[in-house]
Amino acid sequence: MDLTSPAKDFSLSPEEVAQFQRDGYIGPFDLYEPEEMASHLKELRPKLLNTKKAIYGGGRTVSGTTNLANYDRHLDVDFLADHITRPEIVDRVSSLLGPDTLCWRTEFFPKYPGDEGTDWHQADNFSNVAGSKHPQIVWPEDAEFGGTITVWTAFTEATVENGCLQFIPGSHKSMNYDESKTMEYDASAINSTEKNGVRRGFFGYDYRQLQKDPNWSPDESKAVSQVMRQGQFIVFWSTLMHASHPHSGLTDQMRLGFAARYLPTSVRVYPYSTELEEFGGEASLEKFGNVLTSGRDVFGHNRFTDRTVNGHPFRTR
Ligand SMILES: O=C(O)CCC(=O)C(=O)O
Ligand SMILES: [Fe+2]
Repeated sequence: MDLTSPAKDFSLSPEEVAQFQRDGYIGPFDLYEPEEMASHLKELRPKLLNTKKAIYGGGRTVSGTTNLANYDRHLDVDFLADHITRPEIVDRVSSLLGPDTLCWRTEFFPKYPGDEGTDWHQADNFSNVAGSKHPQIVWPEDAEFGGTITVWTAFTEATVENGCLQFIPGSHKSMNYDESKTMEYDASAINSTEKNGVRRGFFGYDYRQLQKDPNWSPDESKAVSQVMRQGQFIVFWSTLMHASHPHSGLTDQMRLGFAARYLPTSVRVYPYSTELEEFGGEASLEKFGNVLTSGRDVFGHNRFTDRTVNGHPFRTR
């Protein structure tokens, strides 16, 4: 190891920061070569199926929709633990959130041939829109904004045909949805509901039920498709209007996205909850801990994980 060469810095330029502030997203950026990502994915699949060490176990399914084994697997799978602390990601996140950051949540978003697209949505405090009404993240009172930064990595290629993300640029500054409302689960709506001519849904829920104005609908003429090659990532505010195309079924390749969510350490994570409740599943947060991804924590209001990665503490920038 050459201790004399400084670690490479992947911070965003001031122009890129300004672009992010204007559009609500930036990227895609390269992280893994496609072949490298493909081989990681091959090794990853059996590990993801083994939920013995997953902190939510398999999770308790209430309505049968959510597989909590899709959540926070960076806390038991070393490749994902390494992934969320990659300097290529964390330096860019810190350029936007400041020097002291944490990762509080990861989620897989699979789409199989024929699956509907993800509804247009925005998330601010991640209140459990499917049930109990606790915000999952709470910004300091004087904060200008809420939400979280999502880093969405294409674990497979993401194309219009297999269901890539769509964004409405600049839509991150005002919420069209009210997270204090609730949505009703309806299994029969899955894969069968057309919205503005496109098959979309939200894991058995209909995000339109949270609209502030029931007569409003998103201006999809402004939507931009985020085509990404395997191993790239994109960075966006959770308050940005985002969705995904349906999987057309024209290719038999499934689409797999991995979303990691970041915050400054000043934000309180799960201040009111002892359970993770997500779209029909629930499990104890007892084994949950945030990952400090850069800087330090001077607040002391959040719990950090004591898990190790390949026998070492999590890497911190
Ligand atoms: O991958 C998708 O279809 C949706 C992703 C998403 O909503 C998110 O990462 O917040
Ligand atoms: Fe989302």
